[in-house]
Amino acid sequence: MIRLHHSPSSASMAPQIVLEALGWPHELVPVDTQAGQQRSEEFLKLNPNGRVPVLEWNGQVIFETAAICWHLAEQAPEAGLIPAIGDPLRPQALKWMMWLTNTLQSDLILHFYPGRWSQTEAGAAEVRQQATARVNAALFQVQDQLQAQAAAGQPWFLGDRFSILDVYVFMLCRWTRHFDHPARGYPGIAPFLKHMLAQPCVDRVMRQQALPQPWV
Ligand SMILES: N[C@@H](CCC(=O)N[C@@H](CS)C(=O)NCC(=O)O)C(=O)O
Repeated sequence: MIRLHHSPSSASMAPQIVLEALGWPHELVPVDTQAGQQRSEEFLKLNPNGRVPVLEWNGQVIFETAAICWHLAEQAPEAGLIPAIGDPLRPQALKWMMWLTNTLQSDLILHFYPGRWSQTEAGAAEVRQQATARVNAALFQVQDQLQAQAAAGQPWFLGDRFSILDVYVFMLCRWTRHFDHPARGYPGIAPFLKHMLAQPCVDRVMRQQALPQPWV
C-alpha cells in the first residue's frame, strides 16, 4: 500500500511526480495546510514536525521530501531515477540532493515563513529579504549545472538521464514563480522548466492538482 499525504503546490509535488513517473498506483490523502490539518493529533503521529509530505509505504511511515523521493527511486532500480551504487554519478546525485534540500529548499522556507525566525515585522521582512537573495544566488548554481549539461547536449540535471534530481529542481524552481526574479527568468533554467512541463508525469500532477497558471 502506498499512501501520500499531500497538499497542492507544496513539497509533496516531488514525490507525487516520482510516483507518476514510476506508474505506481497510490492513494493521495489531502492535508489542508491552510486549515492547519498538518498540526492535527492524527497527522502529528505520522510526522511530529507537522509538515507535508508523508509517505506511508507498506507499513512504514517516511517524512522528508528528499528521503521519500530517494526511497521511491531505490525501490525501482530498473527505472533509473537515481544512479546505481557504483555509478560515478551516484555521489553527484547524493551531493545535489543534499544541497537542494538543506540549502535551496531551506532558504525558500525562510522566504515563505520569515515570521518563524523573527518576532517583529521588520525582523521578518529582513529575514525574507536575505532569504530571497540567497535563493537567487542558489539559482545561479542550478543554472550553471544545467548550462554545463546543455553545452554537452544533455537535457537533464545529471546529464543524459531523467532522475529525481530533475523533479526536485523543477519543484523548487516553481516555488519562485512569484518572485521578482523567478527561476523561469534565468536563461539557463527556462528551457529545462519547459522540458519538464512537457513530461507526462509532470503534466499529470499539474492537472490532478488543478493548479492555476503560471505553473512555473
Ligand atoms: N523538510 C521538509 C519540509 C516540508 C515543508 O516545509 N512542507 C510545507 C509545505 S511545502 C508544510 O507542510 N508547511 C506547513 C507548515 O509549515 O505548517 C520536507 O522536505 O519534507
